Amino acid sequence: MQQWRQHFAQALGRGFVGQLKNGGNIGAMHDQNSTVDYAALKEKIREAGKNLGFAAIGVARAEPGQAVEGLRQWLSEGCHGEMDYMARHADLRAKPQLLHPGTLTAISAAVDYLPHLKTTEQPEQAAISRYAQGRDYHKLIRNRLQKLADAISEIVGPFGYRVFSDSAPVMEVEFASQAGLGWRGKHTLLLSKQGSWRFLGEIYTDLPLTPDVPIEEHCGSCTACLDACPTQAIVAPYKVDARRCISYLTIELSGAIPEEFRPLIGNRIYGCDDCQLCCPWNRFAQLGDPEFAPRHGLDSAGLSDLFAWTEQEFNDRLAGNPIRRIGHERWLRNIAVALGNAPDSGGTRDALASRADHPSALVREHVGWAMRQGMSSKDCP
Ligand code: B12
Ligand code: SF4
Ligand code: SF4
Repeated sequence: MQQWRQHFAQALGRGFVGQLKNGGNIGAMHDQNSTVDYAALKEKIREAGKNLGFAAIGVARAEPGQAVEGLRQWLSEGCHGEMDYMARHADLRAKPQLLHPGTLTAISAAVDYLPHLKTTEQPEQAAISRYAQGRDYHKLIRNRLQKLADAISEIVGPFGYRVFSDSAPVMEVEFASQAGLGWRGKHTLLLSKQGSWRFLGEIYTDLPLTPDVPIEEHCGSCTACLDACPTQAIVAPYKVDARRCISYLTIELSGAIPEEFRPLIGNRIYGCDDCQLCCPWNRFAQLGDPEFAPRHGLDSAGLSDLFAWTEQEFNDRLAGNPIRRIGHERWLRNIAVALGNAPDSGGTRDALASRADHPSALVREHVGWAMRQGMSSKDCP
């Protein structure tokens, strides 16, 4: 046995309970012979979840079932593009027990984030997807889930668990739909009669809670999301080819944005909301948690103003915002594309010229492309 394992086993033998850095515990286990009333416990968890600000809480067996086949097919077609972690961690995604030993149940939780109801933007304004205009959700939701786990342990005593929100290989949409939080829309996101402007998070646990019943799907014959997608990334119902998706192109992709997609990106500089904006169920969405309210005017900022931010300003102003993860270079790359798509004006040209000699070849190449767009529109009669 490796030394660390031996140490770990000895620690367990002494009743060791350790905290995981990202929320969860190792060593603690639920007594599977306990006489807990699991039906009553589930209702208490739901109630505690509502009090903590979750819009919905449900329970699924920690078995992704047939969804694993869908994931493997998607990977084998290369739809994940540069997101190597999707392929690398496929087994962990498929088998929750490999990620957190002893897991029986996934408690799925949703938090609303719709910041406002504004849908119109000017072409010289930046379009930043709604989920990214305020605080970063990853930590906030995990902290809330940790509080929910603490509330559960006050009822049942020590139990095994780990909390996640887009922070580990977990099939989040699959568990949310199994847990009855909604159905999978044709855009692949979790959708319910309260819309899709919701983040997801989970608690993997060894509590043998009774699973909730999945709800019926209500997409029917609608194809609005497939039709609205600017890059035709929803290549079939329930299938997004990430390599075509603006969210992938502006957030995940590290290198050059393929030229064929640049004009289609319009003024979207971080993520894309089009397949949700057009969805009829989002007419019923409630305004989201105030924690996600827009900061620094990110819901109405001008492209040229954002393009002028120095790296220091980018890091300072976007502290605690998910956009900071892409770094200043990709930020400039994305805004250059949007400026190339904006109506030609002195302001746009001056903004682009100010970055024409940027030290990054990636930025310079996108600025060059953007400048050529302005010139070709001027040449038009
Ligand atoms: C990778 C990823 C992406 C990738 C790939 C998206 C995708 N659809 O796979 C990119 C970068 C493009 C992306 C974009 C976005 N994402 Co994202 N993303 C993820 C992540 C990390 C994994 C998703 C995943 O497993 N994809 C793999 C594929 C295979 O899964 P799938 O598309 O769901 O496919 C399933 C089925 O559709 C079926 N299937 C696959 N192929 C086929 C083919 C046919 C014909 C059929 C019938 C079925 C089928 O099998 C699969 C397994 O069940 C999750 C977090 C998580 N850990 O789960 C967040 C997550 C899905 N994303 C989220 C969000 C908010 C977004 C964006 C809206 C962000 C934005 N505004 O820009 C966009 C929406 C784009 C879209 N329409 O999907 C939220 C969604 C919340 C919700 N309400 O569902 C999540 C859950 C993060 C979170 N914790 O809140 N994302
Ligand atoms: S996020 Fe945008 S690009 Fe991606 S699938 Fe939805 S509409 Fe298409
Ligand atoms: S736009 Fe239509 S097809 Fe797409 S997810 Fe919404 S209801 Fe379903």
